[in-house]
Amino acid sequence: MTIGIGLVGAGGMGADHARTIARHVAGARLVAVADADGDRARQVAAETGAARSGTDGHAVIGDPEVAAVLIASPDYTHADFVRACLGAGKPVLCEKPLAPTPAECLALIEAERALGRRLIQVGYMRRFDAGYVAMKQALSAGELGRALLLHCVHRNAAAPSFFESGMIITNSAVHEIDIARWLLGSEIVRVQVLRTASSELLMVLLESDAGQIVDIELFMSATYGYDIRGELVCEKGTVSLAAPADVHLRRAGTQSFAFAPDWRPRFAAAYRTQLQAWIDAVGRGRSIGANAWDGYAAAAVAAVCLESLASGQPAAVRLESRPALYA
Ligand code: ISE
Repeated sequence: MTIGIGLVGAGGMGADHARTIARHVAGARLVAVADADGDRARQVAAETGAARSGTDGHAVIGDPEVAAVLIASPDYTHADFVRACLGAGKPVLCEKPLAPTPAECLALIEAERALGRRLIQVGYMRRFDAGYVAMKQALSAGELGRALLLHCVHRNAAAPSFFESGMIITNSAVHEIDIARWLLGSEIVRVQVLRTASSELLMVLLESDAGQIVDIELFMSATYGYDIRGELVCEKGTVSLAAPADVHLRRAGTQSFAFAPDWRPRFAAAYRTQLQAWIDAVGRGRSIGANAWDGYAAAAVAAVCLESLASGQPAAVRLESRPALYA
């Protein structure tokens, strides 16, 4: 059975997802594409074999041939489209963040609870990255003992063109918040954001309910490339991501490797694996990856990070209680 996919949002990330579905994902085909820019939707549809394109995301969600929806529109539009997918009873893979605010995420959780089944997956693709998966396996194997500390570095060569105030937290830091919760298997209870002389370079400190510390360097204008690092420090050793390069060059007294310009090439394999896993899960009537609760938890921690950034003080995170649907 081939699952008909509708794509809402055909900008950089949405167009990449469309190509991945067309070229690398088994069991799915793109049938309809919407984007606020109709020409862009038309081009992506033509390139990827989708029969229909237009400017109305809701028309794509309602399209009878669309069995599952991929949302890659601007962050502030996510909640509205995800709610429409729930209304249509269609599984949805929504790019992160699920929504920029925890209140919007909670409303989606309520709607999904009312349906009684999990249809929402949030595109926290690092959960499908071979490096992070290997880190989690190394920790689960038990030989490292308990995880005590997680060091994260998150550097963009330049802030994306769509960035607005606060997105360094709600659009970038959320990846680190999600991967920290997923790797450590604990919830974040306290945060502190430290400013530097540049508003594009912040340090975020998180504390988990198991007493683990996460430090995150967020640098949105590192200029030299896209650079993501992670190291788990455990009782009996450490495990860290290896440099993501196929080759290391040694020449003229130096050793070097190339950085990806942005996240799309860096995490291309993770995006592919995520899409295939989503399609396979949809085909089996299951859900996989980050769910709506994970989307809410990341947004809730991000909101408290924004408070701490504004006040300069540490701040406590208070999550709602987790509904049984997400146990
Ligand atoms: C971007 O939107 C992403 O999702 C990337 O994965 C992240 O690393 C980057 O900082 C964000 O701006």
